[in-house]
Amino acid sequence: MEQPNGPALRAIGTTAAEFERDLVSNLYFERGTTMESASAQDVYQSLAVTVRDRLVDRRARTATAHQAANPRCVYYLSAEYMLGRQLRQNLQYTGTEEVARDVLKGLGVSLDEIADFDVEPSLGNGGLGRLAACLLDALATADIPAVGYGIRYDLGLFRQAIVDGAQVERPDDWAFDGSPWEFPQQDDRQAVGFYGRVEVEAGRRRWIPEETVLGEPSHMLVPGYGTQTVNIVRLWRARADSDAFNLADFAAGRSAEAVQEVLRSENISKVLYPADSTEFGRELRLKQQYFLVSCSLWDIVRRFHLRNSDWTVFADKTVIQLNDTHPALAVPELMRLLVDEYELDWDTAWSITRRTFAYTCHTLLPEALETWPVALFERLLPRHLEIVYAINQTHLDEVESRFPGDGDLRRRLSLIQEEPERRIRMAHLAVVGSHAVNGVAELHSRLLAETTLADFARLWPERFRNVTNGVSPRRFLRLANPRLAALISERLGGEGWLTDLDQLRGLAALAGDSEFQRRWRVVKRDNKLDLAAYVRAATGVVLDPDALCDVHVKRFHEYKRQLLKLLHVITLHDRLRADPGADVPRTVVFAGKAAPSYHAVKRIIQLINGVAKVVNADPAVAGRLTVVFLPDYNVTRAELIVPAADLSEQISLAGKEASGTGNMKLALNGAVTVGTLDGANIELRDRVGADNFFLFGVDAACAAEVRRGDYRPGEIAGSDPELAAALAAIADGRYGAGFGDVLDTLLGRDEYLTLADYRAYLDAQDAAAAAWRDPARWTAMSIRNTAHCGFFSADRTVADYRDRIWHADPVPVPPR
Ligand code: GPQ
Repeated sequence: MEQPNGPALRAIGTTAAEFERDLVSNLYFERGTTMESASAQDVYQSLAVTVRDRLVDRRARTATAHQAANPRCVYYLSAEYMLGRQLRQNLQYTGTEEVARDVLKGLGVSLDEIADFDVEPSLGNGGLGRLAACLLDALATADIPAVGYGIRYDLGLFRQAIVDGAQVERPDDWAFDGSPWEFPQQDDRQAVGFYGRVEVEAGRRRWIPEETVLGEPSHMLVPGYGTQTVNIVRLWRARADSDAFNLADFAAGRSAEAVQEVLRSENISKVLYPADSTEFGRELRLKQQYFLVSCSLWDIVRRFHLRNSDWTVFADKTVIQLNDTHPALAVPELMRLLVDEYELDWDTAWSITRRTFAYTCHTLLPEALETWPVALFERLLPRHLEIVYAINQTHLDEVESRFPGDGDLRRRLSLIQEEPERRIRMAHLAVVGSHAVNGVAELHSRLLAETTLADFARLWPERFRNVTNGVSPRRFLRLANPRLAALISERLGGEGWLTDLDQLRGLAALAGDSEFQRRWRVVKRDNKLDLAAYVRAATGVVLDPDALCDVHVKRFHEYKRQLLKLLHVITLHDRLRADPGADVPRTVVFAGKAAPSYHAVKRIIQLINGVAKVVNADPAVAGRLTVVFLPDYNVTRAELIVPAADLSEQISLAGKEASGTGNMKLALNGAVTVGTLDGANIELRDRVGADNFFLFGVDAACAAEVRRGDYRPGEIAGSDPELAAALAAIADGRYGAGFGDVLDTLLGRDEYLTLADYRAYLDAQDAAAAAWRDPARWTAMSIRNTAHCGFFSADRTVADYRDRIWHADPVPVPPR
């Protein structure tokens, strides 16, 4: 983008008069209407464009600064982004929120009502996608030149409705009313090949694809906070050639046949796969992955050539971070471009490739490690298969020379799994093709090197490192919790903490200050009133703002143990019927989506709703215990729930949750965690202090031990009367008939040691209730959680990546 100059461009101002002029003018020229006849949607769209214009100007200057500096750029490749709503973020990042509010008010419109038209693009499943968005936010804030590449799915993650207690998935046509934050760039389309054959031409191998699809980019702006930098996220949408529509078929009345080719192409970016941490073997998914990789690498090479001509500096100017294995095809694709298209020799190309890529692994679960059948791979990407084989050959030769005669090791390290069918191991490909491999929390990185990727860690220990996840304090404190942010700024004397989160430590001295505590509680209560209003409208359930707000919100997975929380609820219900003082008044909030094909956890959602119905209708516990399942958890819902939470449930079986980031968001907002020694919980507890964290349960080593020994869940159930009663309550049908399957998984294998941890979990909950009974004690704990969360800023995460992996320097963008 060119630096705008010359008198033709009107100045973008921040005064109320300028803002109003632009808003009215956008309404007129973009929507073809006036304030008198505008609909709320018209006003929303014009407001969005007015705010966006203020970022475009910064974006233009950013691009100019990057072009001049020719820096090392960070390219983040991710199949998922959960950006969250954009309007309020962009109002804040441009400093125009108050102006916009006043201008709209003057025009007789409320900003809060208009802001509700903003639709979040849910182009991801959960933590991995949201992490990508937080990192982009922190990259821009740190002035690091970066582009996020992804797929512009027509349908984002399904919208979850609850019908008769069960999850029902509805399509998320997020851009249905138009998406004002996007800049489609039809003229930058890029052809992507599939299938076909490999030909030898003058001694060089070349792929001749059989099918071609167009990748059409559109970008969204990613502003930094407190800086001029505006980076972009570039999302690719699949388009068919304009002559793909078969006019003859259509004219003959065969309308379905007429659009067949168009659909086949455009289906590639039609829908986000709603699988989270589970292997998902579908041809279309592999196509999506290659589509993302091919378009993005083409664009990265194009950007490189805008400023450079010599391939030997490619890796000095480019670092490509692979967000899990979904974009791991980028390794053979870059090799194909360098060797086949740009005719570099293999060794040079391989050295460039390895220096360019870095890989982040987000799981330990073996079932989440992607593999693709060789047969499918060969059909879809024949030249890439040859390249993978060639990479594997060099790799296994190295293994052989380092560990001669160790056939087992070679088999384990091979990019190809042989049994039960030949498959390509994408994590192996990513490790072999990268110079750095990181896990996302200390425990996770250690376990990766000791278990899942142990052989690689032995081969190349220097490649392995840890970068603990972080979250954006702008989104998850300033935007989500303006009341708390204002109180913090007032006490810390400014907003410096927003980009230097360690400053929150200054709050620790106030933890015992009764006046500060009082104000802290007022904020929490007001946030709970907001949540209560929403919950009432969405579900009809009435929440008490003075009850302990106990939240288990995240994707549904057996390892995250929503069921353990539910057993606690059932036991509490029992106890409270016998003794109304058995627990503190408590609201339990569940929220989260289950993969549509993950039957076992969809049953747990049903059971939660069954229990909620019984508990909420029982006059014996009215005012003591309320249970709500809030449908359609997404970034927007999180921004509502997180600020209202008192108790944060982070109760995954130790060794299963790579990091977790909800744990960070909740603690940052003053929720106290009840959690296991899993993922980043460990680092969180280290920082907030053991006294401000309710720990329970087996640790990762012990969990592995229990699993290896002869664990008998039935015996645990038999020897714990409260647990037995909870299971019996499920069995007797009071929460709905036929939950035998749920009981069978618990009493059979109990893979996630729910019963083994039940008693310890209840004890931890009793300790939490005791702390809650003493408001001064609880509030001090809450304040200390916020005060010691500075480490979990995405700014720190990005600084770690920058110093230890990317080695990319900031490029400041001069103000206008
Ligand atoms: N995560 Cl492998 C996802 O959200 N999706 C995935 O497919 C995989 C991981 C999560 C992981 O479960 C959390 O523990 C992490 O905090 C998160 O990625 C970000 O690293």
